[in-house]
Amino acid sequence: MSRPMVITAALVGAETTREQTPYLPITAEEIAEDAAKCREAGAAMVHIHVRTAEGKPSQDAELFRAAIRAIRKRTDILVQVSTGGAVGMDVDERCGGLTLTGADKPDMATLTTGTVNFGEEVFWNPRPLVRDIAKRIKSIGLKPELECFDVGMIDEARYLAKEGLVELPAHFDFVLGVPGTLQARPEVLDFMIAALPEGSSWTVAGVGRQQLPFVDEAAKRGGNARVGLEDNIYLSKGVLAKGSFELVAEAAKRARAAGRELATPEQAGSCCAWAEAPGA
Ligand code: KMH
Ligand code: ZN
Repeated sequence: MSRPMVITAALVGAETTREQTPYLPITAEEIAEDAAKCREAGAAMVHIHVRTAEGKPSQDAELFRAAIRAIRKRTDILVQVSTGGAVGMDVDERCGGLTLTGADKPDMATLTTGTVNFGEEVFWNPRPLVRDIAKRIKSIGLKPELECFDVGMIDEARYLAKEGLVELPAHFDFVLGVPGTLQARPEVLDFMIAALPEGSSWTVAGVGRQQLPFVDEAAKRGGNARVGLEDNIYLSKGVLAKGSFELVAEAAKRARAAGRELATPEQAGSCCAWAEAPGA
C-alpha cells in the first residue's frame, strides 16, 4: 500500500497576473473560496502568497492574517505561507507571514535553500539570508517545506541540519521548470529523489505545461504534487483553469488513476516528514 498523496494548491504566487488570467484570487475572500474548493477537489494544503487590493505581490502580515482567517472559516485545509515572496523583496518583508501568532499562525512555511535565476531575474537567497529565515521558522515552532530549484539546494539542507536550523528527515518541494533553472524531466526528478536525506518526503511542483504531467510522475513514484495558478494557469492547451481547484480536481483524477489515495489535511501530517509540526 502506498502512502496517501498530498496535493498542495499554490493559489496566488507573486508572478501570475489578472492580465494573464481573470481567475487569479486576490482578496482574502477570493483566496478562501478557492481554498475551500481545492479542499473539496482533494487538496490537503494550500501554499499562499498575498496581494494588495490592486493585485500587487505582498507579504504583509495583515493581508496574510485576513487570508488565513477567511480560509479557516471555510475549510480545514492546511495553510503554508511563502517566505519567498517576490523577487526583490527584503527578508523582513518576505517573512511577514511568520509574525502571526495564536489562531492565525500558519501550519507551515517555505524555505528556499539557495539562489537561482528566475526568468530574467534572480531569486536571491544567499546563505546568511537562508539561515535568517530558517531561524525565524524554527523560532515559531514550525518546520519548513524546503523549496529546492536545483539539487545543490538539497545538499544545503544537510548543512542547515548540522547547524541545528532544520531537522532531518525533512519535507522537500522540488520546483522544476522555472525558466533559467532546472527543467522538469523525469530523470531530473529521479536524481532529486536520490539526493534526499534518508526518510525525507517530497512534493514536486512542475511549472507551466509540465505541472499536470508531473502529478503523474509524482504519483507513480509514491511522492506528492503541487498544482495551482502560481505555477500554471492552463487546464489544457489554451484553456484557462477557472481557479486552482480545477487543477486540483485534475491532479486528483490522475492520482487516483495511478492507484493513489488522497491525503486529508490530518493524514498529510502523518505521511510527510513534517508530521509533528503543523499547528505546533
Ligand atoms: N515568487 C518566487 C520568487 C516561495 O513561495 O517560497 C519565489 C517563490 C517561492 O514563490
Ligand atoms: Zn510561492
